[in-house]
Amino acid sequence: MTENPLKRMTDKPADARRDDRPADGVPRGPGAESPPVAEPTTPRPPLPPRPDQTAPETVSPTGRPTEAEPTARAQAGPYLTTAQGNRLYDTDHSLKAGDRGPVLLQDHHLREKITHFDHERIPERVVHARGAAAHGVFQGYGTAASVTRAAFLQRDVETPVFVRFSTVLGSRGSADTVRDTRGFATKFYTSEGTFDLVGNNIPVFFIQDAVKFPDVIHAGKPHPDREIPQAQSAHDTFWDFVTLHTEATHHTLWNMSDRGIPRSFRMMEGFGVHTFRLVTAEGVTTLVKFHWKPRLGVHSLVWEEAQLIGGMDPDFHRRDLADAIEAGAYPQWELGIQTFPDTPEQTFEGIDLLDPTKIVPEELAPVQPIGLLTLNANPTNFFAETEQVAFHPGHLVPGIDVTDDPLLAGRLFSYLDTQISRLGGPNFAQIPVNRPHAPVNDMLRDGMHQTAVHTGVAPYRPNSLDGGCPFLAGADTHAYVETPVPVPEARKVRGAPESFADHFGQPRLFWLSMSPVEREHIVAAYTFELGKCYEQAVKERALRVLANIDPELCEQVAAGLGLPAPEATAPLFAADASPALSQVGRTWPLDGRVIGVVTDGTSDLDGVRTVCEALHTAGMVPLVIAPTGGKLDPEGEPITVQRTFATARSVEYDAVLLAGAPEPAADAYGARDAKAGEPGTDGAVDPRVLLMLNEAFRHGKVIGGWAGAQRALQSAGIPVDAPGVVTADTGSSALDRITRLLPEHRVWKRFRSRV
Ligand code: HDE
Repeated sequence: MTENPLKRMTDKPADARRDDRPADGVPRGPGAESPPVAEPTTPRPPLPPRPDQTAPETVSPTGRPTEAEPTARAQAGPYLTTAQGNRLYDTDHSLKAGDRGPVLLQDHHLREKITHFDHERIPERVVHARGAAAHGVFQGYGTAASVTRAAFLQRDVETPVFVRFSTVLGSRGSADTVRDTRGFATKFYTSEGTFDLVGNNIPVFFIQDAVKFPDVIHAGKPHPDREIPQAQSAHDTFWDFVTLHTEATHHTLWNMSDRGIPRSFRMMEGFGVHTFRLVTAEGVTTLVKFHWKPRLGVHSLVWEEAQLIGGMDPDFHRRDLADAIEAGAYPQWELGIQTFPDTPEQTFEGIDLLDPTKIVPEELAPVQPIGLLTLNANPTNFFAETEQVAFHPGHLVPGIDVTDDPLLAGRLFSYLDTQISRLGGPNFAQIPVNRPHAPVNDMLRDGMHQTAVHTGVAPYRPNSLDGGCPFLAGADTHAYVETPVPVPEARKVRGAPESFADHFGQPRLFWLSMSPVEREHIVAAYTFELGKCYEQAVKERALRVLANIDPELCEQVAAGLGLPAPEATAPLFAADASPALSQVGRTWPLDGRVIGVVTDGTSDLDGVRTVCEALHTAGMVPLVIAPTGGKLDPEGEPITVQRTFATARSVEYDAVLLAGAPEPAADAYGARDAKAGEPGTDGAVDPRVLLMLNEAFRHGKVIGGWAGAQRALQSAGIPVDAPGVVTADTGSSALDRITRLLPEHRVWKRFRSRV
């Protein structure tokens, strides 16, 4: 496993996690020579219920101890056992008739072990199959108290949460950095029952009606004949659908923007997408849209980086999240709401709030912070938690209600339905990660994988045989009471309101809100994706769609495809810009930024030590790169090499710092003899260092160096006075100068179009 570079941000020793294991990693039982080891791992259940909260089985006592943890079910005691608890003396050999004889059918251990293995996999999610998750806590600010009675949103209330991030199209084993929408699903284990906010990192959706969901997903998934391409929208069926079905234009434009390739889950916004209805104890309602705002700002990769990482480290986002949490650099988001009066029209400034292809610009309705999410613990077991977690937009709590958005209505059906086949039956709420932390006392009975042992004889209402239990609650005792909103008088139709018909106004708003460099990226993304299509008719139709967003966008993509740019078929919308939509132009904290410190045999190691220490102090992460692995200065104060010229690639870090030399060295970063590690004969700079510098330069990363680093920069053809390139006499001053450039995330001026 790759070392966690963020790890050194804490004082925790590298192997502290496993220090309860014997050195050889073999757990031994009582009587063995080594001291006994209680557990080979240290499983942790999802955040424990509060003392006044109980899991389903504990409210259905069996007469046996009821507070069993999952560990007690699967990993108790020092000895290896069968699933029935029989201790085993050998698990390496099948039972045979003699050493060379046939295996016997009576070997129940062999059959149990293989049978269980045969059934280890469950169906992956039909969408959002690839994901990573973390536990955390949500703290209400109390600022939403005037618009909702929801207990978890009241001031200083702390609620355990589990958050799963995902891509949409790819299979479970696909790469993290593909161009796609990201899921951002949060399970709040509140005192009033579970609330799930199942959102995305893009605030609009491809379709306005759930009945189209199978269409858009069938179009986006790999072609059914060859099952290619994996986790990509760059293919004919996707573009065929989204150009015929123009309500997808807005979401597609966001996907083609930098939002489609986030730098990190920690640096993504999240959106509830639909409009929800908040309700006070007095029954006063307010329409809202939910937003998650990352403390580290919204950042993206550039497309070439995303593609390289897909091969170099397909687990890039998953690793980044787990490493940050393990190192104590807990990611945080503020939950915010945009609020709108709950009028019969359900519109705001002319925007239909029931149309999930529309945003309300933040300039018209500012996002008001209502709480803070902190992710502070990695899952203990990927399958048990991340894979088995089951979200559902219908998991609501008193004070939060749905609206009649037709997309949301379909989702309210789909999520429960899909869990039944994915998790093998209707009892998935009993899986530890899905258990509410509020007491559960339902009348649901039996079914596949039932683990509660219910008592009583009357799981029906009304009853007298169980003393009339359980009782019904009222609004004053935290019952979930649907808001009695009036339903408009209407006739049954298969149709949509006229206000859903505009498919180009908001895409134009988005395009006009982008900085030049962001527009350049959008043009490149459309050109790449459409360039991967085979069907000429699809490309031409896509250009006709772009012409209705903006002529410049259309012309530039057409030029890249070598096709004529068509005229718009409708007048262009007179949209204003919404500056809040652009990612460029603001500055953000540097926590967790990764700085590649490139060294070689000639380097000023005191300077390297100083720089690494200063980076740690500033909450950043140095990654020491050298020609070969091991330690630098093993006789003195050794510096661990974390990447070699063979394993490092600039896509892993946010800036590059070339260590200088104490004396001017003619062969600094010179190519070495692979075996001896000695300087090569021609004195040329190592091509792997040149590749690193060229890529970092192309991707708009800050590049710095000290005392003698200029030689490598010159060899790479990088002007020392280019934007975002800094050199200095000492490591400290070089670091100081790059640190001042990093809050903007990238050197935007270096891109062709400039900011
Ligand atoms: Fe989902 N979606 N979705 N979706 N969705 C699922 O539920 C569905 C939509 C979202 O980490 C599935 O448990 C329909 C919008 C996330 O486990 C499934 C429609 C938004 C996740 C499903 C939508 C989302 C899912 C697949 C159109 C953003 C991953 C597995 C009406 C607001 C949750 C599962 C996780 C997962 C159905 C549209 C977000 C099949 C029918 C809009 C983040 O039930």
